Amino acid sequence: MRIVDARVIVTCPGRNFVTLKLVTDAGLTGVGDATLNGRELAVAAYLGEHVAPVLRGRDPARIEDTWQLLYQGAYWRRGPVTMSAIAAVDTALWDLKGKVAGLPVYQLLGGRSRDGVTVYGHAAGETVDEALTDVARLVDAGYRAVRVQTAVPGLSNTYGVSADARTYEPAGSVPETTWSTPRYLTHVPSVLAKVRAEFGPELRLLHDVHHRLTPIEAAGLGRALEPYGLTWLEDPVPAELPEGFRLIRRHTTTPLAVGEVFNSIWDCRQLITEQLIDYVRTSVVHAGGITHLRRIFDLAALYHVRSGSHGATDLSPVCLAAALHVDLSIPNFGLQEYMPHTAETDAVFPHTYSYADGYLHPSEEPGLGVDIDEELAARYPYRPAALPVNRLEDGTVHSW
Ligand code: CS2
Ligand code: MG
Repeated sequence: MRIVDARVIVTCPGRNFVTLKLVTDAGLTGVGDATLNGRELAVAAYLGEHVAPVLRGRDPARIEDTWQLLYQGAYWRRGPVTMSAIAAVDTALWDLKGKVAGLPVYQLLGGRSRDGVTVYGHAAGETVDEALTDVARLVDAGYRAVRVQTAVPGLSNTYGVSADARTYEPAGSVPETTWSTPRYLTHVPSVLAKVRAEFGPELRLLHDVHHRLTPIEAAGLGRALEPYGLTWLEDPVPAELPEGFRLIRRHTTTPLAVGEVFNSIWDCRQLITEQLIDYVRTSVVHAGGITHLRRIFDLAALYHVRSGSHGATDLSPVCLAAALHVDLSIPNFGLQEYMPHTAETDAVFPHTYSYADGYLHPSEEPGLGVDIDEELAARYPYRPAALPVNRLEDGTVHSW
């Protein structure tokens, strides 16, 4: 069998997605997500100009060799654009391998290690009461784990809060946001206290700091949240400085989850091997595909670190479908983020994964159980959209 075409499909059913579709001379196809929020065309160009020409004529069965060819063979290694492109190729090749074998991909990864993939949903609100209502919506829908975000009093807008949390799409929403760490730190513990008081000790609570604190600020927040027993505090600080997490660890037992912006095992290595985090959030689409993500999770398993893959709506249903096959099979699964896509997006990406009672279940059909409807995708042209820039109240640029 040979790859005869590598199509890069950019579509915007409400938000931009980039998908790679590989076509073989046997008529089989495989798909991979290549979406990098706000930088979609960079990945599309990398795939179209530098990867597709290399793939044509290759044996799709050679997944590892293709991965190494695109990683080592490119000279310029790592980075979100390169690794998202490699991820799309890798994911599409696993999709093809499943179809050739007549098996769902999780069966090629070692089979089931659990009955379903426990997911967490997003609850948000301008006010704590709105957030409590949103938590109740998710609990009523069967979710066992909920991320809680609210607006910060005194700030015009806050990460993770929109009119409808379910379709939170930060790209193209607002060009700039304003941030105040003091206002935030004053507010957040009372929010989690109220949620815990309302919903009791069983519900698994998470909160995303979104890279905005210093290590000592994060240490103080972690300690303040200890009475509320969070499952994880996410992205407490920008993660370029792994040593910074030693300081957080010295002061608090609140578990930490990091990694959605990571794109290779090298980004995660020190945080994992020094046990500075408890969950690693790397995703199929941004961390080199199924092949590389398995390596990251296998390293994590040696150090009691569990998976907690990113799954916001700017990762397409192709990525989510692939994530579920990995989630179902690895021994150290933790949680899978799940923000349901819109009906418009689901129509462009027909899939057979399903949600029931707090779990997602991947497809049993051969491959990943997802595809892209190219004709429908063509009806949604690319729409320029960038993520917001965040500034402090005095105008200083700050992590968004
Ligand atoms: C967030 C994301 O889901 C999360 O944990 O950090 O919403 C993130 O802001 C977006 O995926 C960025 O594109
Ligand atoms: Mg996050």
